[in-house]
Formats: sequence, structure tokens, C-alpha cells
Amino acid sequence: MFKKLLTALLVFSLVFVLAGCGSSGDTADGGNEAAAEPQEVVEWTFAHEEVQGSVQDRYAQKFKEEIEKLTDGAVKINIYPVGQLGDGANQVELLQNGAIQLGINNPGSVGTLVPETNIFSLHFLLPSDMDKAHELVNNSKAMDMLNEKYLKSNMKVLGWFPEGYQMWTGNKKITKPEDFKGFKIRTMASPVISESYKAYGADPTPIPYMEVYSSLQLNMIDGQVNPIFAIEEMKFYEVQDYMMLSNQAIFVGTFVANDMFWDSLSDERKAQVQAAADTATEYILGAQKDLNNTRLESIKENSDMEIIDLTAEQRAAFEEASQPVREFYVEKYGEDAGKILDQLLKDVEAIQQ
Ligand code: 6CS
Repeated sequence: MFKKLLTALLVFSLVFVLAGCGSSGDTADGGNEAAAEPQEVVEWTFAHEEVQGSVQDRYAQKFKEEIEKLTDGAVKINIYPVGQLGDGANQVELLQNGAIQLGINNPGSVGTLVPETNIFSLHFLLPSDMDKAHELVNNSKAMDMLNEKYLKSNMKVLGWFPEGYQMWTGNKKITKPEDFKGFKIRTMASPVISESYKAYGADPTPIPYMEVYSSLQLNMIDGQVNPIFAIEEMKFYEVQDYMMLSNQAIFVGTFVANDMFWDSLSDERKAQVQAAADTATEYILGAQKDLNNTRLESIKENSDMEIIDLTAEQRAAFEEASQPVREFYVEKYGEDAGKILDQLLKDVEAIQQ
């Protein structure tokens, strides 16, 4: 019911804005401005799954700044952070049916719709060098294949970007796979994420992002996994005793547009949107590194959570235990998933030469 009401409201708002634009010959993107007439302004909704000031929010703000500049104000972006349009899954649904135009998805929310995207939930896959990981998620041929899969689910990908290494927090130390035995770890809802933690003997428990803090506080779960900036802004450090600098996977965000909305844009507007997305993607690499670094310092200063940097040897034990999940990914999602994984592995190897 909530979703239907929200969809109706958003479609109504868009129609209202377009109707308010007025003049004949209008296109949905407002790309048909006559020099002497007052400029039409179209409003696009951009939803993301994090709080204000987060990596996704900074990406969205940068995109907004750029596209509004490039279009001389003919396009206005309204940003809705997490929770305002429902949870991550609601947001993907709104994007798919065109009730909203733009959004950032994470592998958890989109994992059942575009199963191949679960590739980024495999552990120890992307290089430990963030610049190389950023380069790969932008330029590997595997990404072209993944982008086609998104299109089949009505989403046009405009940009991929790493948000940071994901770290484990817990009410106990985790330094070897056996420490995970029976450990209730909150994860995003994705079969590959679940399988990855089952491979260590843990009990993965999907819970919506906004409920993680209270679930940790009430001891309904033992730990969770997220990039450092999120551990800080969601205040998980207040209710956890340990943070393991595990670096097993990078959180990869995907900036997408609804495909019909995208198709309705003029070529000029498409080029402006892609240019603004490219600027945001380039900007976010440095921004997320800074945010993760400064927030690590802030956690160190403001909490007594113990921070454990896993040794290379300790990481190697997790890496070994995680290998069978690659077969799970290919067996579960089929031939194309296998091709995407092979291509990415090939490109990972090449970039590390
Ligand atoms: O763990 C999650 O569910 C969330 N984590 C981040 C860093 N962004 C959004 C997502 O929903």
C-alpha cells in the first residue's frame, strides 16, 4: 500500500511539474527551449540509500551541482536520502517503474533483480589498491556486460563507484574464520553475501539498514559489515566492542536512471547527464577516501571500540575459506555470470602487473 501511494504521488508530482512547464513542443527533458521564452525547468528525483553527508549523498550533490550548471538551471534535481522514499528495495522498485528518475543502488538492494551484480559481494576479488579498484569498476569489459543486465531490468547505468572497504564490527574479536562460528552478522539481503558468511561458519541475518543500530543495541545480532564512513555516521561504534580492518570486499555503488526516462531525453541532454555523472564518479574517489580516513580517526578519538588490523596471514585464511563462493555465484546465476567473473578476474590480474 505504501509503495502504491508513493508511486502515485511521485508520478503525480512529475506530471504536475511537466504540466507547469507549459509551452507546446515540450519534451520530458525540457531540451526544446526557445531563446525568447522563459526557461522551462524540469525536476528530477534522485534517491539514494544513505544519510545526508554520506558517500552516496556527496555523489548525488556533486551530480546535482554539475547537471544544474550544464543545463543552465533547466534541470533541477531533488535529492531524497535513505528512508524518505522507503528502504533500498522500495527505491529500486520506484526506479524500475519510472516513478523516480535517478538513484544509487547497492549490491544488496538490486541483487535479486540483477543477480550478476552480486559479483561485488564476492570476497577478495577486487584489488586492495582503491585506485585500481575504481579503475576496474569503471573500465573493465565485465562492466559492459553488467550494464546490459541492468538495462534488462529497466535501469540505465550512468556510473559505478567504490565507497570504501567493508569492515566487520562485532561484540567479539574475529581474527580467523572459526571465530565466526554461530556469529549472527547483519548483512544486506543478497544470496552471495549470505553465502560468503556461511563459508566462514557465520549466521548471516539480513536486516534493513535503518534498523541495524537498534538490533546491535538489543543484542539481536552480534555484528555487522560496512565501510568505515557508514560505521561512523550510523554510530555502530557506540554499540560494538571491536572493529576488524578486514578489507574483504569493497562496497560498490551504482548510479542509474530509469531506462524509459533516459530514452525520452534528447541527445544533448543525455550527453549532459553522462558528463555530470562522470564528474561525480571522478570526484567521489577522493571524497570517499577522505571520508573513510577522517572517520576512522574520529572513531579512534571518540570511542573505546578496539580496532584490530588483520595481518596478511589472517586475511589469507579468510581468502582461502571464501573461494568456494565463486563457484556458488557461477552455479547459481549461470553462464553469463561465469563470463563476467572470468573477465573481471582477467582484468584484475592485468591491472596488478
Ligand atoms: O548496509 C547497508 O544496507 C547500507 N550500507 C551502506 C554503506 N550504504 C547503503 C546500504 O543500504
